[in-house]
Amino acid sequence: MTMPLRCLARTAAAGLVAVAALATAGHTAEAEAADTLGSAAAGQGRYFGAAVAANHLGEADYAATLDREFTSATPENEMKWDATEPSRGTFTFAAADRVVDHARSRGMDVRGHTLVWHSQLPSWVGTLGAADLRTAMNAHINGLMGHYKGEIHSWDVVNEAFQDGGSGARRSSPFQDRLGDGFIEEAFRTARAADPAAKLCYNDYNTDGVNAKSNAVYAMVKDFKSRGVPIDCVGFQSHFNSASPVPADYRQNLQRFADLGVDVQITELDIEGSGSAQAANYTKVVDACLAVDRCTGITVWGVTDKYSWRSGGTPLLFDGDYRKKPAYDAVLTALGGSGDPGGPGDPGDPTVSCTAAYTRTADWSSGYNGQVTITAGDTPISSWSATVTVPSPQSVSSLWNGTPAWTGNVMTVRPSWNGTLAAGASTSFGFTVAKNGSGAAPTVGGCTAS
Ligand code: 9MR
Repeated sequence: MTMPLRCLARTAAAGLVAVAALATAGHTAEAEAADTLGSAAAGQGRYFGAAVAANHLGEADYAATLDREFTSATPENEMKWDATEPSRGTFTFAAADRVVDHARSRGMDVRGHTLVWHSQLPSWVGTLGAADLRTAMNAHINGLMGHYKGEIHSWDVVNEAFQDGGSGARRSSPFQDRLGDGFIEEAFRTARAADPAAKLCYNDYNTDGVNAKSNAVYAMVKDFKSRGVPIDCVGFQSHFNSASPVPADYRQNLQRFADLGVDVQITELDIEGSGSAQAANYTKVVDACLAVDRCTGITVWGVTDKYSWRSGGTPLLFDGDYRKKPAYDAVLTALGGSGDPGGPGDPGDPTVSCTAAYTRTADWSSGYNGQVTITAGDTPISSWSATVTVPSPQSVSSLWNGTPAWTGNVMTVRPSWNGTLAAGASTSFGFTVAKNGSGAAPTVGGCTAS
């Protein structure tokens, strides 16, 4: 829905707060048992959040997992500039409202993500001259923060304004290129006036350890604090994989920022991998946050592997069927919680597992056939799933002995008739791919079994 700015006051705030209070009481009761991420984190004085996509809230398992486990929600894309002000002065809040209303009616806090970012920026912003751009940036901040005034615990005011690599320089963007370094300060000052109760954060990636980029952010925050520029927190995205592992000096880096007098938050955590190695990395992150008094909360970047932006790397705490992974158990334990040993995916359950092995069984000029063999581990399984990432511009024209579900170019395949496998037994599914000019191999992701 598209509405002119002047119509946008959210008049239902009082009602939302009343419902939120009731739902918060539910979280308090859970805190005694500390058998969810949110309740265990609350026992440590922290929130535990997830990035949430409005279009998945209608999926019962997605909403149930979110509502049971998490105490904070970050709209994954719905508050970005292209979603909220696609044309100048016309604000569209319907999708973001769905996330905010869902979260707040269940007692969750909401992180606002994000006000000023070079990406997911509608093209009209890049056409403006300096004076006009400054006006537009401030109007965008005021429009968005005004709409959600009093409902957001922390805002990512500026996102990813520093370049990767060794220079510590600012990243080129319409804001940087036309307004210079001062755009960040101006955005924070405008944000403070727009919603004085919200914590104002600078958020970035590859700043998780001590390095040239984090040094540059550190220098900016130090400067802001010394000059009274309003900044309350720094967000560390923490997207990790084997090429970008959890840094050994993660805690030390969080601590040096906290020592500047700001909160630190882990804002977009995901760690590619599986099993005990992934679990051990999650433990490192939670331990680092708990060791820093001003690390006020952790947000994982999604609820389930199947909807992750890196779904092929299975980087989250719940698998595609919403089962708790070893990483979940590790986080819960690190937070001081204790799982229900009888629950699915908890320690003590027999370890169900499977492997997925890919082969190309036929190849011709315009296409090929792929086959994935699923083999059960040491325990019988009743179901499995595996991901196949199909390189662009290829497309899958048919699939047999499996049921596909698509997210972008990632195909998650589950059994059609062949879910049940004895220990060590195998089944396979096959598919035909139209090359569309590329013969590259697909990537077959981890197998999950139940
Ligand atoms: O998870 C988001 C994905 O759905 C979007 O396609 C993508 C577009 O840029 O943004 C992802 O979220 C990003 C976040 O907003 C900022 N930090 C990096 C995140 C992962 O790309």
